[in-house]
Order: sequence, then structure tokens, then C-alpha cells
Amino acid sequence: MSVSIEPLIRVPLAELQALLQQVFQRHGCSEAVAGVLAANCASAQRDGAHSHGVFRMPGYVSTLASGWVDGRAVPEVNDVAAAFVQVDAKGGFAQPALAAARQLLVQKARSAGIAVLAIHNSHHFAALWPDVEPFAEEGLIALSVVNSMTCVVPHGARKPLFGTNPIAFAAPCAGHPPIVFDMATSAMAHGDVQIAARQGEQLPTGVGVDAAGEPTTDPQAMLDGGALLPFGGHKGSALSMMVELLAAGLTGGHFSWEFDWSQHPGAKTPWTGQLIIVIDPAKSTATPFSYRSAALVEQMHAAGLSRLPGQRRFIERELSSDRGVSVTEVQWLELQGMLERQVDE
Ligand code: NDP
Ligand code: PYC
Repeated sequence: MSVSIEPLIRVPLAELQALLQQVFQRHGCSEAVAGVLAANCASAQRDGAHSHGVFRMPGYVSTLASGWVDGRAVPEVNDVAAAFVQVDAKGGFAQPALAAARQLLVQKARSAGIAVLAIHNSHHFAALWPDVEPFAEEGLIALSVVNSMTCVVPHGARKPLFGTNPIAFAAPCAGHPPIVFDMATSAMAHGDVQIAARQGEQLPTGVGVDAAGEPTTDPQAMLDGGALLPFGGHKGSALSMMVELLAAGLTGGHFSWEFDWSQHPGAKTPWTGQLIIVIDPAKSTATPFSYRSAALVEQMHAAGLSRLPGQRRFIERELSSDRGVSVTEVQWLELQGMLERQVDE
């Protein structure tokens, strides 16, 4: 879904990232946290992942202003077992927690063949692919899940309970970019529903329900007391349940319904948990994995596939590198404004 039909400007990635870093610091993040979040948000914008790029900045800023998240948190990394790392994000963002534990996680994965990173007490407000793609770039396979905030009705239930709960996967592929997918287990990401509402668009049936629990195509009705549905009926619902179990049940983070942000007006970032599993395919005695994944990709193309998951982003990335990252004029001005003042979303 495109973010807007407003006039666009094109900005070098480094310039956008530097501005985002300043905004995060201006609104209470430490330099280290601001650096990680700015890189994440700029890369989403670069790749055309609009629901989790610059669009998210007002939400980050209002959340920081509300005192709901600690932008200066220093994560505590615990080496709990041969293949298990735990991080207490200390009420800060999940990405700096991953950054703090990453070296140990990779070391364990390369030694044991597999390693788990369990993050809790963390806020994740971003796309998930930036958390897994770099592992594939260094030859590893990575799978991550994060739960969000109650807004999805489990299949067969009457009330929302689950979050939009994405699953992201990345694997190396010889002679090709990594194979990466990243998908909400809801029929649509909450961010895309917000964008549709702002643009006055209608959504397909099966995406969500209104406040009375009746099917609706109106995104605003889904946001105003309504809810989303899992993708694929009972199948997406089972995956969403799995995400709750792994990202919250296993890590010690909050389930999507377990936190109460009502005393923090402006808070938008889910206070939950995240799990990352990293596998070193070099430990397999079979044909090197990246050749096997390349064989699969080639057969998929031979079967008529025109596009792989992740491919749209890689094409956008190339365009951004040639022409600069697209940002609407309004967003650019808003970012400048965020350097001057607090923002209410
Ligand atoms: P999409 O439905 O847009 O895409 C899901 C995946 O399918 C992507 O890997 C995408 O690749 C791929 N894809 C899309 N269309 C095709 C196609 N025609 N053929 C092959 N592959 C295709 O994503 P969602 O709306 O489900 O999620 C959007 C973002 O929201 C994600 O980054 C997710 O992490 C984020 N999110 C974050 C949450 C959080 O709590 N932090 C909660 C929920 C969502 P490509 O990228 O190349 O288009
Ligand atoms: O788009 O569903 C979403 C989402 C939730 C938290 C961050 N993004």
C-alpha cells in the first residue's frame, strides 16, 4: 500500500538517517538507541516499507513524550545456556536489545548450530525484516516473531485478543539476495489500516470488523473500537497464537493483552517480547544450504513465479540508492518540526 499521493522529495539515505537520529535524541533517546532506531526507520523508508518507515515517527515521538518507553534504557544481556541468550530490554526498544546480544547470539549459533535470543520487557514498533535479514547476509538462517497489542480477533472468537504478531524469516541463497519474508499474521498490518483510513480507502472484506463485531470494509471502523482478523482464518490464527507463545510466553514478555497503556496518552509502542532463532546451515552435512535454496528459487521461477517475497523491497532499495529515498514533502517538514517541538499524534 502506498503512503500518499502527495509530492515526493528524494533524500540521500545518510541525510535521512542523520535527521531521524537527531529527532530520536531530541525526544529523549540516548545516542546509542537513537542510532539503532534511526538506521531501522531509514532502512524501512529506503525499501518502501512505508507502514514502518517515517510514517511511524509521530508515534515514536508521542510514545517517548508519554513516558511509556525508556529511550535511554541499557539492555541487560544474560548468557543462560549453550544456545540460549536472554535480554531484559529494561523497558526500552527491542532493536537495541538485539544489537547488544547479537555478537553472543551469532557466536553461539556458529558453535552449537542453533541459538535462541529471547528478549523481554521490550517495545517493538517497526518492521521485523531488519532484525533477520543481516543474519542471512552472513550465511545464517534466522526466524523472528514479535507480538504487539490486542487488536485481532482469534478465529472462532468474539473479541480481540491477539496482536498483529508478525513472523519474519531470512535465509542465504547462492547467487541471489537473501530470501526474506516478513508478514503480519493479521489480514493486514495495523499500520496499513491506519494509512488506508487516512487516505479514505475501503479495504477488502475479511480484513476486519467494526465495534459491534460485524464485518466491515471501513478501516476507520476497525480502528474505532473494531478489530482486525487473522489472515487465512484458523491457519493465520494458529500462527498468531504461536507468536504469542514464543514472543511473550517463552521470553517472559507481556502477551498482547497484558499491558495497560491507558495512563500514558500518546503511547503507541507495544510493550511485549521478541524471539529470534538463528541456525548455522554450515553444520548440516547435506549439500550446502545456499545451493539448495538457490535450486528452490530457480524451480519457483521455472514454475512461473514472477516475484519472491522481499524482492519488491530489494528493487526499491536499488532505486533509493540511485535516486535517494522517497519521502513526502509533508513528512519531511514534519520531521524538521519534530526537532523543534513535541508532537501529538
Ligand atoms: P505484506 O503483506 O505487505 O507482505 C508480507 C510478505 O509477503 C513480505 O515479505 C512481502 O515482500 C511478501 N509479498 C507481498 N506481496 C507478494 C507477492 N505478490 N508475491 C510474493 N511475495 C509477496 O506485509 P504485512 O502487511 O503483513 O506487514 C507489513 C509490515 O508490518 C512488516 O514489516 C511487519 O513486520 C510489520 N509489522 C510489525 C509489527 C510489530 O509489532 N512490530 C506488527 C505487525 C506488522 P515485500 O516486502 O518484498 O513486498
Ligand atoms: O502495523 O500492526 C502493525 C504494528 C503494530 C506494532 C507496530 N506495527
